[in-house]
Amino acid sequence: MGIIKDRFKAKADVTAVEIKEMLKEHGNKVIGEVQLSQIYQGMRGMTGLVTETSLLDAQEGIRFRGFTIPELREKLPKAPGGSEPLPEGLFYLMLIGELPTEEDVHHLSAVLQRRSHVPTHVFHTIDALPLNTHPMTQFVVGIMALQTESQFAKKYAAGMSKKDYWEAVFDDSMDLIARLPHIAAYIYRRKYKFGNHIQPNGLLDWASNFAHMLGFEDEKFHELMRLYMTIHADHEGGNVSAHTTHLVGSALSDPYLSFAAGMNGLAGPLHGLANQEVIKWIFEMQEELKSDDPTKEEIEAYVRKTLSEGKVVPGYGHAVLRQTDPRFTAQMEFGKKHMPNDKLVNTVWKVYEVVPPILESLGKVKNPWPNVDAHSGALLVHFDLKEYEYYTVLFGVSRALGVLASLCWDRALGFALERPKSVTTDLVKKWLRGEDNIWGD
Ligand code: HAX
Repeated sequence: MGIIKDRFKAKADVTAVEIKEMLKEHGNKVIGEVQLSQIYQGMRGMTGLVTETSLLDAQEGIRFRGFTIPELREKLPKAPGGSEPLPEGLFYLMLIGELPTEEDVHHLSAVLQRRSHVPTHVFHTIDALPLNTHPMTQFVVGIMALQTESQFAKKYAAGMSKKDYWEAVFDDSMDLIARLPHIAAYIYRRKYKFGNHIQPNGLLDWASNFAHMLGFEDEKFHELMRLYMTIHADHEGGNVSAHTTHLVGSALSDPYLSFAAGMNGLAGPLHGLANQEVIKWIFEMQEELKSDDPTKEEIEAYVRKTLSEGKVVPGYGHAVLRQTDPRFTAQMEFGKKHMPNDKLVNTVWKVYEVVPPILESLGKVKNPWPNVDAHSGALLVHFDLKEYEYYTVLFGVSRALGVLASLCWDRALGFALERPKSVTTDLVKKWLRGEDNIWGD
Protein backbone atom coordinates (compact mmCIF):
# COMPACT_ATOMS: atom_id res chain seq x y z
CA MET A 1 0.00 0.00 0.00
CA GLY A 2 1.03 3.63 -0.47
CA ILE A 3 2.46 5.71 2.38
CA ILE A 4 -0.60 7.96 2.72
CA LYS A 5 -3.00 5.05 2.53
CA ASP A 6 -1.08 3.19 5.28
CA ARG A 7 -1.09 6.25 7.53
CA PHE A 8 -4.77 6.87 6.92
CA LYS A 9 -5.69 3.26 7.72
CA ALA A 10 -3.61 3.27 10.90
CA LYS A 11 -5.33 6.48 12.12
CA ALA A 12 -8.78 5.27 11.13
CA ASP A 13 -8.30 1.93 12.93
CA VAL A 14 -7.43 3.74 16.17
CA THR A 15 -10.44 6.07 15.84
CA ALA A 16 -12.78 3.16 15.00
CA VAL A 17 -11.79 1.38 18.24
CA GLU A 18 -12.22 4.60 20.23
CA ILE A 19 -15.71 5.16 18.78
CA LYS A 20 -16.71 1.56 19.51
CA GLU A 21 -15.64 1.88 23.13
CA MET A 22 -17.23 5.33 23.46
CA LEU A 23 -20.55 4.06 22.14
CA LYS A 24 -20.41 0.98 24.41
CA GLU A 25 -20.04 3.19 27.45
CA HIS A 26 -21.96 6.33 26.47
CA GLY A 27 -24.11 5.32 23.49
CA ASN A 28 -27.39 6.21 25.21
CA LYS A 29 -26.32 9.68 26.45
CA VAL A 30 -28.68 12.39 25.19
CA ILE A 31 -27.27 15.19 22.98
CA GLY A 32 -29.37 18.37 23.14
CA GLU A 33 -33.03 18.45 22.25
CA VAL A 34 -34.94 18.96 19.01
CA GLN A 35 -37.56 21.69 18.71
CA LEU A 36 -40.53 21.49 16.37
CA SER A 37 -39.28 24.58 14.50
CA GLN A 38 -36.01 22.83 13.70
CA ILE A 39 -37.59 20.01 11.73
CA TYR A 40 -39.52 22.56 9.65
CA GLN A 41 -36.66 25.04 9.24
CA GLY A 42 -33.70 23.23 7.79
CA MET A 43 -32.57 21.42 10.97
CA ARG A 44 -30.52 24.46 12.06
CA GLY A 45 -28.41 23.73 15.11
CA MET A 46 -29.52 20.09 15.26
CA THR A 47 -26.51 17.81 15.73
CA GLY A 48 -27.01 14.77 13.55
CA LEU A 49 -23.71 13.99 11.86
CA VAL A 50 -20.11 13.15 12.61
CA THR A 51 -17.54 14.74 10.26
CA GLU A 52 -13.90 14.37 11.24
CA THR A 53 -12.23 16.77 8.81
CA SER A 54 -13.34 20.19 10.10
CA LEU A 55 -15.50 21.91 12.70
CA LEU A 56 -17.35 25.22 12.42
CA ASP A 57 -17.69 27.65 15.29
CA ALA A 58 -20.38 30.32 14.87
CA GLN A 59 -18.11 33.11 16.16
CA GLU A 60 -14.65 31.98 15.17
CA GLY A 61 -15.32 30.27 11.83
CA ILE A 62 -13.90 27.07 10.46
CA ARG A 63 -11.11 24.99 11.98
CA PHE A 64 -9.61 22.19 9.92
CA ARG A 65 -8.51 19.46 12.34
CA GLY A 66 -8.18 22.16 14.97
CA PHE A 67 -6.35 24.72 12.81
CA THR A 68 -7.83 28.10 11.87
CA ILE A 69 -7.31 29.56 8.40
CA PRO A 70 -4.61 32.03 9.61
CA GLU A 71 -2.81 29.11 11.28
CA LEU A 72 -3.00 27.05 8.10
CA ARG A 73 -1.64 29.93 6.05
CA GLU A 74 1.31 30.01 8.39
CA LYS A 75 1.90 26.30 9.02
CA LEU A 76 1.09 24.39 5.82
CA PRO A 77 3.94 23.86 3.33
CA LYS A 78 4.19 26.41 0.48
CA ALA A 79 5.35 26.25 -3.11
CA PRO A 80 8.95 27.47 -3.64
CA GLY A 81 8.88 31.27 -3.40
CA GLY A 82 5.17 31.23 -2.52
CA SER A 83 3.41 32.35 0.64
CA GLU A 84 0.01 30.63 0.34
CA PRO A 85 -0.55 27.04 1.50
CA LEU A 86 -0.49 24.14 -0.94
CA PRO A 87 -4.00 22.60 -0.87
CA GLU A 88 -2.49 19.11 -1.05
CA GLY A 89 -1.23 19.85 2.47
CA LEU A 90 -4.73 20.63 3.69
CA PHE A 91 -6.02 17.41 2.13
CA TYR A 92 -3.30 15.50 3.96
CA LEU A 93 -4.25 17.23 7.21
CA MET A 94 -7.95 16.43 6.78
CA LEU A 95 -7.22 12.82 5.85
CA ILE A 96 -4.50 11.95 8.35
CA GLY A 97 -5.30 14.44 11.11
CA GLU A 98 -1.73 15.76 11.36
CA LEU A 99 0.14 18.61 9.69
CA PRO A 100 2.18 17.29 6.76
CA THR A 101 5.88 17.88 6.23
CA GLU A 102 7.09 19.42 2.96
CA GLU A 103 8.10 15.93 1.89
CA ASP A 104 4.59 14.58 2.57
CA VAL A 105 3.11 17.32 0.39
CA HIS A 106 5.58 16.72 -2.44
CA HIS A 107 4.77 13.06 -2.29
CA LEU A 108 1.03 13.77 -2.43
CA SER A 109 1.47 16.17 -5.38
CA ALA A 110 3.39 13.44 -7.21
CA VAL A 111 0.74 10.81 -6.41
CA LEU A 112 -2.00 13.10 -7.74
CA GLN A 113 0.03 13.77 -10.88
CA ARG A 114 0.40 10.02 -11.47
CA ARG A 115 -3.33 9.47 -11.08
CA SER A 116 -4.45 12.44 -13.19
CA HIS A 117 -5.12 10.82 -16.57
CA VAL A 118 -8.66 11.53 -17.78
CA PRO A 119 -10.03 9.03 -20.33
CA THR A 120 -11.07 10.57 -23.66
CA HIS A 121 -14.70 9.52 -23.39
CA VAL A 122 -15.12 12.02 -20.55
CA PHE A 123 -14.19 14.92 -22.83
CA HIS A 124 -16.40 13.51 -25.61
CA THR A 125 -19.32 13.33 -23.20
CA ILE A 126 -18.84 16.97 -22.20
CA ASP A 127 -18.50 17.90 -25.89
CA ALA A 128 -21.95 16.40 -26.54
CA LEU A 129 -23.53 19.16 -24.42
CA PRO A 130 -24.59 22.45 -26.02
CA LEU A 131 -21.98 25.15 -25.42
CA ASN A 132 -24.46 27.27 -23.47
CA THR A 133 -24.84 24.53 -20.82
CA HIS A 134 -24.02 25.97 -17.39
CA PRO A 135 -20.43 25.08 -16.38
CA MET A 136 -21.68 23.34 -13.22
CA THR A 137 -23.90 21.06 -15.33
CA GLN A 138 -20.94 20.30 -17.58
CA PHE A 139 -18.84 19.60 -14.47
CA VAL A 140 -21.35 17.15 -13.02
CA VAL A 141 -21.75 15.43 -16.41
CA GLY A 142 -17.95 15.14 -16.63
CA ILE A 143 -17.79 13.56 -13.15
CA MET A 144 -20.58 11.16 -14.05
CA ALA A 145 -18.81 10.18 -17.29
CA LEU A 146 -15.69 9.45 -15.22
CA GLN A 147 -17.67 7.06 -13.02
CA THR A 148 -16.76 4.27 -15.50
CA GLU A 149 -13.38 4.33 -13.71
CA SER A 150 -14.73 3.61 -10.22
CA GLN A 151 -12.73 0.91 -8.42
CA PHE A 152 -15.40 0.78 -5.74
CA ALA A 153 -18.19 0.06 -8.25
CA LYS A 154 -16.11 -2.65 -9.99
CA LYS A 155 -15.01 -4.32 -6.78
CA TYR A 156 -18.49 -4.19 -5.27
CA ALA A 157 -19.95 -5.82 -8.38
CA ALA A 158 -17.29 -8.53 -8.20
CA GLY A 159 -18.10 -9.13 -4.51
CA MET A 160 -16.14 -7.13 -1.96
CA SER A 161 -15.89 -7.67 1.79
CA LYS A 162 -17.17 -4.80 3.99
CA LYS A 163 -13.73 -4.45 5.51
CA ASP A 164 -12.30 -3.47 2.10
CA TYR A 165 -14.80 -0.69 1.29
CA TRP A 166 -12.54 2.01 2.68
CA GLU A 167 -9.66 1.10 0.37
CA ALA A 168 -11.71 1.27 -2.83
CA VAL A 169 -13.23 4.57 -1.67
CA PHE A 170 -9.75 5.87 -0.87
CA ASP A 171 -8.47 4.96 -4.36
CA ASP A 172 -11.50 6.47 -6.09
CA SER A 173 -11.19 9.65 -4.02
CA MET A 174 -7.52 10.10 -4.89
CA ASP A 175 -8.21 9.45 -8.58
CA LEU A 176 -11.12 11.86 -8.62
CA ILE A 177 -9.19 14.67 -6.90
CA ALA A 178 -6.29 14.09 -9.29
CA ARG A 179 -8.52 14.27 -12.38
CA LEU A 180 -10.92 17.09 -11.50
CA PRO A 181 -8.64 20.03 -12.44
CA HIS A 182 -8.25 18.70 -15.99
CA ILE A 183 -12.02 18.22 -16.39
CA ALA A 184 -12.76 21.64 -14.90
CA ALA A 185 -10.15 23.39 -17.06
CA TYR A 186 -11.45 21.57 -20.14
CA ILE A 187 -14.92 23.01 -19.48
CA TYR A 188 -13.53 26.54 -19.11
CA ARG A 189 -11.48 26.40 -22.31
CA ARG A 190 -14.32 24.74 -24.19
CA LYS A 191 -16.93 27.30 -23.18
CA TYR A 192 -14.89 30.49 -23.10
CA LYS A 193 -11.68 29.98 -25.11
CA PHE A 194 -12.96 28.42 -28.35
CA GLY A 195 -11.94 24.90 -27.28
CA ASN A 196 -8.30 25.93 -27.31
CA HIS A 197 -7.18 23.42 -24.65
CA ILE A 198 -3.95 23.45 -22.66
CA GLN A 199 -2.16 20.24 -21.73
CA PRO A 200 -1.31 19.61 -18.04
CA ASN A 201 2.20 20.38 -16.79
CA GLY A 202 3.41 17.46 -14.69
CA LEU A 203 6.01 19.60 -12.93
CA LEU A 204 3.48 21.88 -11.24
CA ASP A 205 1.62 21.43 -7.96
CA TRP A 206 -2.10 20.53 -8.08
CA ALA A 207 -3.54 24.07 -7.89
CA SER A 208 -0.82 25.60 -10.04
CA ASN A 209 -1.35 23.01 -12.75
CA PHE A 210 -5.08 23.79 -12.64
CA ALA A 211 -4.32 27.52 -13.09
CA HIS A 212 -1.99 26.63 -15.98
CA MET A 213 -4.65 24.49 -17.73
CA LEU A 214 -7.18 27.30 -17.30
CA GLY A 215 -4.69 29.49 -19.20
CA PHE A 216 -3.40 31.77 -16.42
CA GLU A 217 0.37 31.95 -16.04
CA ASP A 218 0.73 34.92 -13.66
CA GLU A 219 2.40 33.52 -10.53
CA LYS A 220 0.11 35.67 -8.37
CA PHE A 221 -2.90 33.93 -9.91
CA HIS A 222 -1.29 30.57 -9.08
CA GLU A 223 -0.93 31.80 -5.50
CA LEU A 224 -4.58 32.83 -5.51
CA MET A 225 -5.58 29.36 -6.72
CA ARG A 226 -3.56 27.74 -3.90
CA LEU A 227 -5.33 29.94 -1.36
CA TYR A 228 -8.74 29.53 -3.02
CA MET A 229 -8.44 25.72 -3.20
CA THR A 230 -7.42 25.66 0.47
CA ILE A 231 -10.10 27.87 1.99
CA HIS A 232 -13.08 26.46 0.02
CA ALA A 233 -12.24 22.83 0.74
CA ASP A 234 -14.41 22.05 3.76
CA HIS A 235 -16.94 23.63 6.13
CA GLU A 236 -17.86 20.76 8.48
CA GLY A 237 -20.51 18.22 7.55
CA GLY A 238 -23.94 19.85 7.48
CA ASN A 239 -23.61 22.19 4.46
CA VAL A 240 -25.47 21.03 1.37
CA SER A 241 -22.49 19.80 -0.69
CA ALA A 242 -20.80 17.97 2.20
CA HIS A 243 -23.99 16.52 3.60
CA THR A 244 -25.18 15.34 0.19
CA THR A 245 -21.89 13.63 -0.61
CA HIS A 246 -22.00 11.92 2.78
CA LEU A 247 -25.68 10.96 2.46
CA VAL A 248 -25.36 9.49 -1.03
CA GLY A 249 -22.13 7.75 -0.02
CA SER A 250 -23.97 6.13 2.89
CA ALA A 251 -25.95 4.10 0.34
CA LEU A 252 -22.56 2.77 -0.82
CA SER A 253 -22.88 4.77 -4.01
CA ASP A 254 -19.27 5.11 -5.16
CA PRO A 255 -17.30 8.38 -4.72
CA TYR A 256 -18.04 9.54 -8.28
CA LEU A 257 -21.80 9.21 -7.75
CA SER A 258 -21.61 10.71 -4.28
CA PHE A 259 -19.44 13.67 -5.25
CA ALA A 260 -21.55 14.43 -8.35
CA ALA A 261 -24.61 14.56 -6.07
CA GLY A 262 -22.80 16.95 -3.74
CA MET A 263 -21.89 19.16 -6.70
CA ASN A 264 -25.55 19.39 -7.72
CA GLY A 265 -26.13 20.87 -4.28
CA LEU A 266 -23.19 23.24 -4.58
CA ALA A 267 -24.80 24.55 -7.78
CA GLY A 268 -27.67 26.12 -5.80
CA PRO A 269 -27.67 29.94 -5.38
CA LEU A 270 -28.06 29.76 -1.59
CA HIS A 271 -24.87 27.64 -1.49
CA GLY A 272 -21.89 27.62 -3.89
CA LEU A 273 -23.55 29.43 -6.77
CA ALA A 274 -23.63 32.52 -4.53
CA ASN A 275 -20.06 33.25 -5.73
CA GLN A 276 -21.31 33.89 -9.28
CA GLU A 277 -24.37 35.76 -7.96
CA VAL A 278 -22.18 38.21 -6.02
CA ILE A 279 -20.19 39.35 -9.01
CA LYS A 280 -23.25 39.36 -11.26
CA TRP A 281 -24.97 41.58 -8.68
CA ILE A 282 -21.97 43.96 -8.59
CA PHE A 283 -21.73 44.09 -12.39
CA GLU A 284 -25.45 44.89 -12.58
CA MET A 285 -25.02 47.58 -9.95
CA GLN A 286 -22.12 49.13 -11.92
CA GLU A 287 -24.21 49.11 -15.06
CA GLU A 288 -27.22 50.69 -13.40
CA LEU A 289 -25.09 53.36 -11.70
CA LYS A 290 -22.94 53.83 -14.81
CA SER A 291 -19.90 53.71 -12.54
CA ASP A 292 -17.10 51.22 -11.88
CA ASP A 293 -16.34 52.98 -8.59
CA PRO A 294 -19.66 53.53 -6.80
CA THR A 295 -19.82 55.55 -3.58
CA LYS A 296 -21.06 54.04 -0.31
CA GLU A 297 -24.27 56.05 -0.65
CA GLU A 298 -24.90 54.63 -4.14
CA ILE A 299 -24.19 51.10 -2.91
CA GLU A 300 -26.57 51.59 0.02
CA ALA A 301 -29.38 52.65 -2.31
CA TYR A 302 -28.72 49.64 -4.55
CA VAL A 303 -28.76 47.24 -1.58
CA ARG A 304 -32.11 48.66 -0.44
CA LYS A 305 -33.46 48.26 -3.97
CA THR A 306 -32.32 44.61 -4.06
CA LEU A 307 -34.10 43.94 -0.76
CA SER A 308 -37.23 45.79 -1.84
CA GLU A 309 -37.45 43.48 -4.87
CA GLY A 310 -37.64 40.51 -2.48
CA LYS A 311 -34.11 39.29 -3.27
CA VAL A 312 -31.27 38.33 -0.94
CA VAL A 313 -27.97 40.22 -0.93
CA PRO A 314 -25.67 37.49 -2.26
CA GLY A 315 -22.55 36.72 -0.27
CA TYR A 316 -24.08 37.84 3.04
CA GLY A 317 -25.56 35.69 5.78
CA HIS A 318 -24.91 32.15 6.88
CA ALA A 319 -26.80 29.26 8.40
CA VAL A 320 -24.20 28.75 11.16
CA LEU A 321 -21.66 31.62 11.18
CA ARG A 322 -22.45 34.76 13.18
CA GLN A 323 -19.36 36.81 12.33
CA THR A 324 -17.37 37.82 9.24
CA ASP A 325 -16.29 34.57 7.61
CA PRO A 326 -12.51 34.08 8.09
CA ARG A 327 -12.47 32.84 4.48
CA PHE A 328 -13.67 36.35 3.49
CA THR A 329 -10.94 37.89 5.65
CA ALA A 330 -8.23 35.69 4.10
CA GLN A 331 -9.26 36.86 0.64
CA MET A 332 -9.39 40.48 1.80
CA GLU A 333 -5.82 40.12 3.06
CA PHE A 334 -4.78 38.68 -0.28
CA GLY A 335 -6.44 41.67 -2.01
CA LYS A 336 -4.71 44.19 0.29
CA LYS A 337 -1.36 42.56 -0.43
CA HIS A 338 -1.62 42.08 -4.18
CA MET A 339 -4.19 44.55 -5.58
CA PRO A 340 -4.97 47.28 -3.03
CA ASN A 341 -6.03 49.78 -5.71
CA ASP A 342 -8.27 47.52 -7.79
CA LYS A 343 -11.63 49.32 -8.14
CA LEU A 344 -13.77 46.19 -8.09
CA VAL A 345 -11.96 44.81 -5.04
CA ASN A 346 -12.44 48.19 -3.35
CA THR A 347 -16.15 48.02 -4.21
CA VAL A 348 -16.32 44.65 -2.40
CA TRP A 349 -14.76 46.33 0.65
CA LYS A 350 -17.24 49.20 0.47
CA VAL A 351 -20.12 46.72 0.20
CA TYR A 352 -18.69 45.13 3.36
CA GLU A 353 -19.03 48.47 5.18
CA VAL A 354 -22.53 49.14 3.87
CA VAL A 355 -24.43 45.82 3.94
CA PRO A 356 -24.15 44.52 7.57
CA PRO A 357 -25.94 47.48 9.25
CA ILE A 358 -28.73 47.34 6.63
CA LEU A 359 -29.26 43.59 7.08
CA GLU A 360 -29.08 44.02 10.85
CA SER A 361 -31.77 46.69 10.70
CA LEU A 362 -34.18 44.21 9.07
CA GLY A 363 -34.34 42.45 12.42
CA LYS A 364 -34.69 38.96 10.95
CA VAL A 365 -31.31 38.19 9.37
CA LYS A 366 -29.39 36.09 11.89
CA ASN A 367 -26.00 36.86 10.39
CA PRO A 368 -25.50 40.18 8.58
CA TRP A 369 -21.80 39.47 7.85
CA PRO A 370 -20.14 38.40 4.60
CA ASN A 371 -19.47 34.74 3.79
CA VAL A 372 -16.74 33.25 1.58
CA ASP A 373 -18.61 34.04 -1.63
CA ALA A 374 -18.74 37.81 -1.07
CA HIS A 375 -15.10 38.24 -2.01
CA SER A 376 -13.85 35.55 -4.35
CA GLY A 377 -15.20 36.87 -7.67
CA ALA A 378 -13.49 40.26 -7.46
CA LEU A 379 -10.07 38.62 -7.05
CA LEU A 380 -10.72 36.42 -10.07
CA VAL A 381 -11.87 39.37 -12.20
CA HIS A 382 -8.63 41.17 -11.29
CA PHE A 383 -6.74 38.43 -13.13
CA ASP A 384 -9.22 38.61 -16.03
CA LEU A 385 -11.21 35.51 -15.09
CA LYS A 386 -14.46 37.38 -15.68
CA GLU A 387 -16.73 34.53 -16.76
CA TYR A 388 -18.60 34.40 -13.48
CA GLU A 389 -20.85 31.46 -14.40
CA TYR A 390 -17.68 29.41 -14.09
CA TYR A 391 -16.86 30.38 -10.50
CA THR A 392 -18.79 27.61 -8.77
CA VAL A 393 -16.73 25.02 -10.68
CA LEU A 394 -13.60 26.41 -8.99
CA PHE A 395 -15.38 26.04 -5.65
CA GLY A 396 -16.36 22.48 -6.61
CA VAL A 397 -12.79 21.40 -7.40
CA SER A 398 -11.71 22.66 -3.99
CA ARG A 399 -14.71 21.16 -2.16
CA ALA A 400 -13.66 17.71 -3.45
CA LEU A 401 -10.72 17.78 -1.01
CA GLY A 402 -12.94 18.02 2.06
CA VAL A 403 -15.93 15.91 1.12
CA LEU A 404 -13.84 13.09 -0.33
CA ALA A 405 -11.49 13.03 2.68
CA SER A 406 -14.69 12.74 4.75
CA LEU A 407 -16.03 9.97 2.55
CA CYS A 408 -12.83 7.97 3.17
CA TRP A 409 -13.44 8.39 6.92
CA ASP A 410 -17.11 7.43 6.57
CA ARG A 411 -16.22 4.08 5.03
CA ALA A 412 -13.16 3.45 7.22
CA LEU A 413 -15.32 3.98 10.32
CA GLY A 414 -18.11 1.86 8.87
CA PHE A 415 -20.74 4.61 9.18
CA ALA A 416 -24.29 3.42 8.60
CA LEU A 417 -26.79 4.14 5.86
CA GLU A 418 -28.24 7.56 6.71
CA ARG A 419 -31.97 7.33 7.25
CA PRO A 420 -33.50 9.86 9.64
CA LYS A 421 -37.18 9.71 10.57
CA SER A 422 -39.60 12.09 8.90
CA VAL A 423 -43.17 12.93 9.91
CA THR A 424 -46.20 14.51 8.30
CA THR A 425 -47.82 17.77 9.39
CA ASP A 426 -50.98 15.74 10.12
CA LEU A 427 -49.03 13.65 12.60
CA VAL A 428 -47.50 16.80 14.16
CA LYS A 429 -51.01 18.26 14.59
CA LYS A 430 -52.24 15.05 16.21
CA TRP A 431 -49.24 15.10 18.55
CA LEU A 432 -49.98 18.75 19.47
CA ARG A 433 -53.60 17.78 20.23
CA GLY A 434 -52.34 14.93 22.42
CA GLU A 435 -53.79 12.29 20.07
CA ASP A 436 -50.45 10.74 19.22
CA ASN A 437 -47.45 10.56 21.47
CA ILE A 438 -44.82 9.90 18.81
CA TRP A 439 -42.23 11.94 20.81
CA GLY A 440 -43.70 11.24 24.25
CA ASP A 441 -45.15 14.05 26.39
N1 HAX B 1 -30.05 39.13 2.19
C1 HAX B 1 -31.37 39.33 2.47
N2 HAX B 1 -32.06 38.58 3.34
C2 HAX B 1 -31.38 37.61 3.99
C3 HAX B 1 -30.01 37.38 3.79
C4 HAX B 1 -29.35 38.18 2.83
N3 HAX B 1 -28.06 38.00 2.53
N4 HAX B 1 -29.63 36.36 4.58
C5 HAX B 1 -30.72 35.94 5.25
N5 HAX B 1 -31.78 36.69 4.89
C6 HAX B 1 -33.18 36.53 5.30
C7 HAX B 1 -33.66 35.14 4.91
O1 HAX B 1 -34.01 35.09 3.53
C8 HAX B 1 -34.82 34.95 5.86
O2 HAX B 1 -35.91 35.71 5.38
P1 HAX B 1 -37.44 35.17 5.50
O3 HAX B 1 -37.66 34.93 6.95
O4 HAX B 1 -38.22 36.27 4.91
O5 HAX B 1 -37.48 33.89 4.70
C9 HAX B 1 -34.31 35.62 7.13
O6 HAX B 1 -33.28 36.55 6.72
C10 HAX B 1 -33.71 34.67 8.15
O7 HAX B 1 -32.70 33.90 7.52
P2 HAX B 1 -31.43 33.40 8.36
O8 HAX B 1 -31.92 32.50 9.43
O9 HAX B 1 -30.59 34.56 8.76
O10 HAX B 1 -30.59 32.60 7.27
P3 HAX B 1 -30.74 31.08 6.83
O11 HAX B 1 -29.95 30.24 7.77
O12 HAX B 1 -32.16 30.71 6.62
O13 HAX B 1 -30.04 31.10 5.40
C11 HAX B 1 -28.39 31.74 3.83
C12 HAX B 1 -28.65 31.24 5.26
C13 HAX B 1 -26.89 31.65 3.57
C14 HAX B 1 -29.09 30.82 2.84
C15 HAX B 1 -28.90 33.20 3.70
O14 HAX B 1 -28.18 34.03 4.58
C16 HAX B 1 -28.81 33.74 2.29
O15 HAX B 1 -29.73 33.53 1.47
N6 HAX B 1 -27.67 34.45 1.93
C17 HAX B 1 -27.46 34.94 0.57
C18 HAX B 1 -26.95 33.82 -0.33
C19 HAX B 1 -25.55 33.42 0.03
O16 HAX B 1 -24.66 34.24 0.19
N7 HAX B 1 -25.31 32.09 0.12
C20 HAX B 1 -23.98 31.55 0.39
C21 HAX B 1 -23.83 31.05 1.83
C22 HAX B 1 -22.48 30.47 2.11
C23 HAX B 1 -22.26 29.24 1.32
O17 HAX B 1 -22.87 28.20 1.46
N8 HAX B 1 -21.38 29.33 0.37
O18 HAX B 1 -21.21 28.31 -0.52
